[in-house]
Amino acid sequence: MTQPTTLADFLQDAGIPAALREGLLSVADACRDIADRVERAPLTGHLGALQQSNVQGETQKALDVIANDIFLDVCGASSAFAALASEEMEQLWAREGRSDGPYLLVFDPLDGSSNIEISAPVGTIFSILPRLDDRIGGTVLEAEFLQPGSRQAAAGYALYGAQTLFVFSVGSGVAGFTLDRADGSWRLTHPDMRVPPLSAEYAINAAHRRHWDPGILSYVEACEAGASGPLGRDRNMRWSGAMVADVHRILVRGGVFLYPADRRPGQAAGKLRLLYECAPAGWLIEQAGGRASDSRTAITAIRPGTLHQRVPIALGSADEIATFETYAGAED
Ligand code: P6P
Repeated sequence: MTQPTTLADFLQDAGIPAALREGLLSVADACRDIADRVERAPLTGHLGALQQSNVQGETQKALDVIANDIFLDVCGASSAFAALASEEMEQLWAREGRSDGPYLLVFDPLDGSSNIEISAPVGTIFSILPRLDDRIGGTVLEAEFLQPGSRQAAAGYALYGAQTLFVFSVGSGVAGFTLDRADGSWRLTHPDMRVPPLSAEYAINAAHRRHWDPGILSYVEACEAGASGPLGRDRNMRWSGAMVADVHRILVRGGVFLYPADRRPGQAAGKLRLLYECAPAGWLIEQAGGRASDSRTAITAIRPGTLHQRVPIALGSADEIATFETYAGAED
């Protein structure tokens, strides 16, 4: 049996700038290192939380910091990136002498890290943004990161689950690679991923039901009504606690993932962050023929106002998201 294509060979033939290829390979290297640390966490004593919070006010897990440091070490050394920004860092990070890098890297180093202690799936989400030509060589400004998702040069995720996967797009479809632990290579196993148009699955954290706006509640009740309700088909609910795992399920089996705004304090714009969760995931889903919005506007059309801006998000099978938007918009 011939060996599947490696990530390096795939990128060689992808017709993308050498710097973007180099940057993507450095992200894949960082994810391979993170996968190893996640897998060995119980053995190295890194399952628990630290006595500190991140800029989000969330208690940091030891592995959140370890994963972030791996990105700084591996991707911070890449000549592709002039600066990095992370869920775990309040401000952008730039290494001396890297201002000539043509790209910016934004990432959530360990998405869903509360799953670590129960050995449930966790992931990494990344987004690569181009620098404006007239900025290359100059000191990186935070405003350079504040680009809509449609401007991404590449985006994707690593999923640390039953397999270790690296799934990304450079703007011409979505490809998935599986880590071959025999030699540490990423092998093409999911060429040209497409979101199935029809699916019975929806993902939302139903514990927040009492805080939802009426339109969200009416959509979920329609899903729960199944074949006897307005949607005319029985549904199934899934909620993994890690966005990456839900997004991957949708790329494989279709469905919708919802994290709406709700009436809890601090949730007026939802929980998930635009720059390093919703924009990369939303763009990837669009690249695979799906749809992603904040229930009114395409996620990839929203220009961030700040690095850690939150947005409501609904992503998945295009027709199902359109149906959701009719319910969510009906509350207007
Ligand atoms: P909740 C993980 O903390 C995360 O940012 C996403 O990966 C995940 O989908 C969501 O939050 C889970 O949120 O409210 O269910 O804990």
